[in-house]
Amino acid sequence: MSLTIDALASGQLAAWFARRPSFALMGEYSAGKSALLNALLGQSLLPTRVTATDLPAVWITHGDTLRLQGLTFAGALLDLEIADLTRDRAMDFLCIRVECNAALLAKVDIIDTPGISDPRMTTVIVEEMLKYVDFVVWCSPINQAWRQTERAFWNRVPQATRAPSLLALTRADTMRSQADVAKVLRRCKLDTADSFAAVLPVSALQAKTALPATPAAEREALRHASGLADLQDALAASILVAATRCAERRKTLLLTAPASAPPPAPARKKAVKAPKQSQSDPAASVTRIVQDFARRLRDMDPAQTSRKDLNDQFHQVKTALRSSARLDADHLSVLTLALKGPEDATWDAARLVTQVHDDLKDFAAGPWCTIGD
Ligand SMILES: Nc1nc2c(ncn2[C@@H]2O[C@H](COP(=O)(O)OP(=O)(O)O)[C@@H](O)[C@H]2O)c(=O)[nH]1
Ligand SMILES: [Mg+2]
Repeated sequence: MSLTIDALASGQLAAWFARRPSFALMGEYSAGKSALLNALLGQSLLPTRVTATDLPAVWITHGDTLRLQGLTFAGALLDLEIADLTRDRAMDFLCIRVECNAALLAKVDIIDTPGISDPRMTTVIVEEMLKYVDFVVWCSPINQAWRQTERAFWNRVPQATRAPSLLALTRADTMRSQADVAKVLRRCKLDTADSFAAVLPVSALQAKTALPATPAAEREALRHASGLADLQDALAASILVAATRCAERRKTLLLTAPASAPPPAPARKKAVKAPKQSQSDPAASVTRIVQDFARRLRDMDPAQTSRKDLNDQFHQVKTALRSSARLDADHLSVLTLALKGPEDATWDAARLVTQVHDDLKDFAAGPWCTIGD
């Protein structure tokens, strides 16, 4: 495979990153990254294996139905089937994009990566993906935790990425006793010297034994005993940091967008009115609010739209969303931030209309919205 990454391919990765918060699972080959990913998603999405890694980066994002695409090093995006993941063909790609449905994906995109010192020299891919993540869940097997190669790699990661990152000490079930787990945990906390937001032991194997058929109480007990519950709590805090950063970078992109940015769908001039129902009915569905807002944005003529007009629109949709009982509080705060509206005089109305329309589509697609009532 060619390891030269074309600007077109990097541009595609940057575009995905611009729209969603994201984190990557990173670490040595066979550290348990894919197994942990499956535990976090609550489904066996990616193959876990004992032999050499043969998947490139896998970028997982929310979608109602399973869809796979491969991004080549030259920047082409090709449709794939799930069987392609277990064929040699997968390594022809820089990144495989997977759309699937899992609760965690409503909040964040997840990138699974090949090992940092992999026999196939996939380090190039790992280094590239590092540019498109808000933080990392570094996986290190607890029985050989935090080796020199891992430290060397981690020292090169930018501080902003490291701060909300987590160190997962994987395969915790292989330790003889809880005292041994505690010993490694103490040593790793000292060795990593505050360069992670948290260091947590976890067993993806133990978490996996909580099958859907397992009684709820037993499943919950396993989630705690495996360390998955604590990891999920720490993740929630890091995801909020990521979501806030994502909202900020969308704004930066808008404000620095070139004047030649592609225009939105054909605009028609029309008087802009707030939907009566979404303002007066506190139980109005998020879907309807979002659809109304997107329609109004589409109907606005960017050339004729003043900043005040747009701010009025933001204000209306925020009021409508706040009064909806169906939106998760985390998402509401992130969405509110994203919809703060431009304060700078150099904003590009055409791009803003397209961007907000896309953002709302993303939010509407999340499981926190009750689509279609
Ligand atoms: N005992 C145990 N084995 C695990 C655990 N997680 C992963 N493994 C095994 O470690 C091997 C590598 O796991 P994988 O997730 O593919 O590693 P990756 O290369 O980092 O993605 C596989 O054989 C897994 O079954 C765990 O929590 N406990
Ligand atoms: Mg893997």
